[in-house]
Amino acid sequence: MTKLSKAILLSASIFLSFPIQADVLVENAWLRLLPPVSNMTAAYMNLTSDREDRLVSISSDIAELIEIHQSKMESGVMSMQEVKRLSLPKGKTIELKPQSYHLMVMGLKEVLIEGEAYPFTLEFEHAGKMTIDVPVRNP
Ligand SMILES: [Cu+2]
Repeated sequence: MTKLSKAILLSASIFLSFPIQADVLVENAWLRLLPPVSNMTAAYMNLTSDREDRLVSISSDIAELIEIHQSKMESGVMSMQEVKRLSLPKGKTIELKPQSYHLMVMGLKEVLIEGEAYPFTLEFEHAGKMTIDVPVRNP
């Protein structure tokens, strides 16, 4: 990435208050509000890396386990499977969104409050670890 484009990304991220660190831009992160009886939910975000990278793990104090999942429609039935490492091609925005890639947040340890944000630590193969605040939204 050139110095100029990095500066543009940085200023855009400050203006929009998106967290940025290392070489991966995280945008539009949100956590789905579900009824308190559910002990799992999903988190979504857009990831753009300025070099070839992979998301390898995610953790948060609010959950026992967070996995990368991919939802797929097969013969009219929606199913999901774990993706061990999510590839981030250079410069391409990978969208984690409903009915597609998502972070499966399992074993919730607290009741999520709409509008509150909870820290998630994302670990990338090259960019290393970054912690972002993920706000709860009621879709
Ligand atoms: Cu899932």
